[in-house]
Amino acid sequence: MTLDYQPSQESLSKLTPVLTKRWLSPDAWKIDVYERLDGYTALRKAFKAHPDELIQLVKDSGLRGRGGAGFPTGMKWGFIPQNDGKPHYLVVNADEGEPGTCKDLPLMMADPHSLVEGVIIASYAIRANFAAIYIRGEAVHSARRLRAAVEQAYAKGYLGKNILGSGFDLDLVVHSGAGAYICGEETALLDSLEGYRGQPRLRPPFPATHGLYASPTVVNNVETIASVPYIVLGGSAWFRSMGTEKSPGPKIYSISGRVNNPGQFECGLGVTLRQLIDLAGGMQPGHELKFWTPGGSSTPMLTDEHLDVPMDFEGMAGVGTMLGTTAVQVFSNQDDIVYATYRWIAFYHHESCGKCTPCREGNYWMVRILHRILAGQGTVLDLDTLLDACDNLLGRSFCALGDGATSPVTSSIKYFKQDYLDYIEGRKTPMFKGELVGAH
Ligand code: L3W
Ligand code: SF4
Repeated sequence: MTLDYQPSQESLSKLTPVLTKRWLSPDAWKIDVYERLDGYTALRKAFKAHPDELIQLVKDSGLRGRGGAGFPTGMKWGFIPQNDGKPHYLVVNADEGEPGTCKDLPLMMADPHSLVEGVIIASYAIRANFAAIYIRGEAVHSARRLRAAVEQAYAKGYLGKNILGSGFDLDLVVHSGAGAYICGEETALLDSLEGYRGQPRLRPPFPATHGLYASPTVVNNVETIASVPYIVLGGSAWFRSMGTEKSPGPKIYSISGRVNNPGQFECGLGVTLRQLIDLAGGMQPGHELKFWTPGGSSTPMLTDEHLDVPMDFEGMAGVGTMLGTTAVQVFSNQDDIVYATYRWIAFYHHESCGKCTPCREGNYWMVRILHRILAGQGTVLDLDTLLDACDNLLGRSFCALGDGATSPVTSSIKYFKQDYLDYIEGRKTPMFKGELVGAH
């Protein structure tokens, strides 16, 4: 942070360090230090409860999925059929790949045992004896640290047979992906974990009944599972004392872009962008906010009109977007919205798994049209063609990647059509020469 910048008391009062509370403690990733800082006490407490009581506790807490969609966690756990004779699985989605998102990887670097402890409690609650953490392939450092934490947990008897004398057995595997964004989609992740090419499966059936190896499986995000030990220790009322009534609890917001102090800020759900920018040391000198994303590039871009909208599931729904991963990316009047849109669509085009036509072909054409506009060769009709392509993607794609790819295009044309017209009508110097040819 710039040394002379002091966030307001109002913004500071929004900070709720729960999941991040150990991040600045030296060596908190080592099991001895974690134990000294209350680590694994929630597990001991959890083993005194019946698994159904734990599911009820998580339901009562109101915890909602932290991966983007906000599905109620306790309800998801409650979907796992009991006495079905099948094995149950817990799979943690650590394939953090949404552009701009940076919350799960730092959590696993700084405090991996909070995730391991959450995995053990969640597995006990859903009666799973095997759990896997699927981590993004590029995140080599986080994966190494997580594997070390798992080894330490085995050595101390927190994993393996008859954990802490409870009679409960659990094996935990850390599995690295191979760098495909689509493997963050829960069913593509499961295919990848089974050794197949990662492509989404038809839902329903949902993983809760037909997941890993067609058995009942809970798939939860890292931050969701890491929240569980705190709920066990603090109780549901304490958890609900943060955030809002319908979006309770603390949330790690990652903020990047034109702010003085980018990073992670843990606040109760419902903090506003104005407060987050303040916590992040304000806008960089000479930069004025122009557009921003609340949850990575799969959520629509918003503007300075939305500075005071609560960043919880309901507040964001009110302005036509999901909350998403709370990857707040801040852009200024010195950034080019058409170029940003082009870069994001190039990303979706590259990452499209190719299974369905709307996404495979739609992104192929959108990246070309955006390139043409940036090359000064676009026409006003190109904007209609882009919106038409989005109409054919949204709701017609097989998975959320296709839907998400429409967000930057439709929102940038909605709020900043003039920026496109500046390229089309020759008021802005072209960024590229000639048409895009060949594979992108
Ligand atoms: C059982 C039902 N389970 C829903 C479960 C479902 C899933 C969860 C949410 O996409 C979004 C996506 C990205 N019985 C169920 C049921 N479930 N109905 O609930 O499901 P859903 O379909 O609402 O969302 P999703 O497919 O999980 C997540 C957006 O997040 N996103 C990107 C995130 C990227 C990352 C990352 O990089 N780590 O998280 C950002 O906005 O576009 O729309 O578990 O099985 N009847
Ligand atoms: Fe694959 Fe895109 Fe279709 Fe999803 S929407 S299944 S990523 S082609």
